[in-house]
Amino acid sequence: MLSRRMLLGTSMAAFSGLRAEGAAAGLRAISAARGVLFGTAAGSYQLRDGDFQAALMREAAILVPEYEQVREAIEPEPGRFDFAGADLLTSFAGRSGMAMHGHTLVWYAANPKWLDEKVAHAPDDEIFTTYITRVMQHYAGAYRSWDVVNEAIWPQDGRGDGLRVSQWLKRFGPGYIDTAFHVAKLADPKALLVYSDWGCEGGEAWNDVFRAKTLAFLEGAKARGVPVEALGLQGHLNAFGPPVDQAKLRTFLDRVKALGLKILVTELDVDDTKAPREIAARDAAVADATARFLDVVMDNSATAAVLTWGLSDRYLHKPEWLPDYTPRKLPLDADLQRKPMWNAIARAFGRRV
Ligand code: 9MR
Repeated sequence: MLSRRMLLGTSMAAFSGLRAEGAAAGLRAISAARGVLFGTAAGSYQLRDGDFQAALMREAAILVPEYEQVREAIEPEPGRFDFAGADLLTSFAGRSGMAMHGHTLVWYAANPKWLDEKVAHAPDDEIFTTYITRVMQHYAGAYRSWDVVNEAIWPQDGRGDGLRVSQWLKRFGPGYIDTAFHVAKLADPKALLVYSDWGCEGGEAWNDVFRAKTLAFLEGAKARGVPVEALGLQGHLNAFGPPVDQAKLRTFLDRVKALGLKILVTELDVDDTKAPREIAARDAAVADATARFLDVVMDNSATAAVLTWGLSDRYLHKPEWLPDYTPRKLPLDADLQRKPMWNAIARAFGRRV
């Protein structure tokens, strides 16, 4: 059971005191003043770093467990639930007046080793419905939103409906997604239920197909009365890859909004591995990619939150194949100083009237 303090922590009233902070304000206050909240993914180990904790409190209105709420973390053995890491983040958020976003309940990846075999031979859908209910009820009342189903679209698998041929689809058919959302709605009726994926941002031909299949799925879900309430655009961008196509993204988001859905950016970060060594040039390219994406996202009045996949470069891993490279893909640098990406995010919130 979660404490009363934790529950109270999610109230909007907690942000009101931050609104008057002025120019030095963090993204938390800047975003709250615009009614669109900024948040970030975090790991519970980061809470042991006092400076990092302070940065989270200054910048984030929403926290999301980066890896401690996937099924391999929560249910490492059948029926043994380990909420420890995600509970630490949830308590911290509650004490600090932040909201929580859950990540994620039904995904083809990051599952415990024992699960796939069990899914293949499951007598019924309790293998995921009981899990959704158990986890959401553990946090009920303390979570503002949840990624209920993650990355279920993958047109490259060749199905007409564009759905990924995952272990869930193979055993239960395409209806598993509808079931997951219905069960989630019953488990925590107040949480905003999100479908999150990563193929809708880009401008390439495969992104056109991805967007078409995503819209078809969302239209069908709405027509069937499925409680999908928001689309999560993960927002894993590339500073030196194919850019976001602003016109295509704008049209797509208008159609998502027309379905009555909210829009969340759920995992924004900018890959800079192909960028030049020079830090100023890399930071500028990361900021440009961020602005190009967020400017369109923020122009849509259905946008409700922007979450980055980590707050600072401090704890990013260096890729093994690039030993001399230090990633700079998040809003704060390793010293927790604001980078041009931070400015791009703050400016994007400023577009909101
Ligand atoms: O960054 C995440 C990493 O810490 C996890 O170990 C991994 C598996 O849980 O997933 C990474 O994040 C993914 C997210 O959960 C879903 N969308 C794609 C992300 C990878 O960039």
